Parts: sequence; C-alpha cells; structure tokens
Amino acid sequence: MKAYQREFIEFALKNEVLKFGSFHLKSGRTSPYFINAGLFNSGKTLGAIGTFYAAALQDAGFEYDVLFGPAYKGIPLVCATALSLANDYDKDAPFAFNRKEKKDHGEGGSIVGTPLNGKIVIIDDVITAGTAINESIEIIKDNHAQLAGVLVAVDRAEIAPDGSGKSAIQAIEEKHKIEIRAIISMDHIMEFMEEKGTYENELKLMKEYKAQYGIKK
Ligand code: OMP
Repeated sequence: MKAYQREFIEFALKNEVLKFGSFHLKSGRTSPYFINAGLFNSGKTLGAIGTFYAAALQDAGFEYDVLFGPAYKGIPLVCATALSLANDYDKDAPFAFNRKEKKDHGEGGSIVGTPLNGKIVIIDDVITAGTAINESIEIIKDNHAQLAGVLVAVDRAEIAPDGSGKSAIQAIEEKHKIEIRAIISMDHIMEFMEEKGTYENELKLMKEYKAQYGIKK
C-alpha cells in the first residue's frame, strides 16, 4: 500500500466517509462497510479528496483529453481533481459533467463544461456491481467520445451479480478494453485494519463478506 492510500483511509475514517456497520447496497447485498463520498462536503475535505484522486490519476498514467464526473456525486469529485492537477501538477485538465435532466432551452444538451470529445476518463466514487459506471460509459458513447479509463475512490472488488463469476471491474475492462483504477480497494481497507489491530470484529465481518462476494483471484 502506498503512503497516499494509507492517508486516504485515515482521512476517510476521520470524516466518516468510511464506516463499519451493516449497510444495504444498491446491488441488494448487505455490507459490513460503506463509503459515503457525499460526506466530502466542505472546502477542506473536498480539497483533500481532490489531491488523492489527482495522485491516483497520475499513478494510473491514463492518456486523456477530458475528465468526466457523472451526476451527482462525480461532479464535485471531478472539479476537485482538476483543481489539484492544476495546483499540484501544473496540468490544466479540461473537465465536464452531465445533467440528469435534459435541457431543451438555453445552451441545451446534457453535458456541462468542456465538450466530451476525444479520450475521456470517468471520475466517480465507488464501484460495486458496475451499474453506475456502465451508465456513464453509455453517456460517453452517446457523445461519440472514446473511453480512456475510469478512476474511482474505492474498488469494492466484488463479483458481478450477473452470475458470470467475474468482477464487475473485470467485465467492464474486458468489454471496453480499458483499465479501471481506484485510490484504494477493499483489500487495502482490510490491510489497514490488520495493521491497526483494533478492528477484530469488523475485520471478521469483512472477511466473511469478501468470501461471499469478493472477486476470486
Ligand atoms: P454500482 O452501481 O453497483 O457499481 O454501485 C456503485 C454505487 O453504489 C455508488 O455510485 C454509490 O451510489 C453506491 N455505494 C456507495 O456509495 N458506497 C458503497 O460503499 C457502496 C455503494 C453501493 O450501493 O454499492
């Protein structure tokens, strides 16, 4: 685990973005942990999350023209990432996001910001079963742009609910011939818990959840 990944976990715990307990997921699964990126909800926390995304984006080495943050949670994330790229890496990355409702007056269309042309990297919060990411990929296709990669904060590393036995990420990577990168994965969270030694019960539940829904490597 890299230093920024450990810092991200500490930061997420401190801001209760990462919580342990019992959570009902969109996929119908009941998870012993949850990531609520909506809690990066102040200037300082958003500034910090931007630096984590930018570091992970640099690490990923994607070649891209535009960063795309899907509505709603991806919008502040893509803005914060672009700001950190400018401030910390002297990179002026164009970015865009979508409206959930189509506008038929004024400038029209559903994309706000720079047009979705060329190679696009999606910046989003969490991947579980891949539903949200697949919706974003459709938007990129509808705009005749090319998908260059996906960056999320957390890869929950779970098998897709389609019965294929593949991970949600693997299925998307193979279908679109791209790479999906994350600041951290479920394994990093578990490694952190092992290191701390104070999460005995929570870690046991994480292991059980992983055995049931985790990707088989
Ligand atoms: P999928 O669309 O199944 O990949 O789930 C990803 C979405 O689920 C995220 O964009 C969130 O809306 C939500 N989610 C979280 O925010 N945090 C989690 O830890 C788990 C989920 C989830 O419901 O799976």
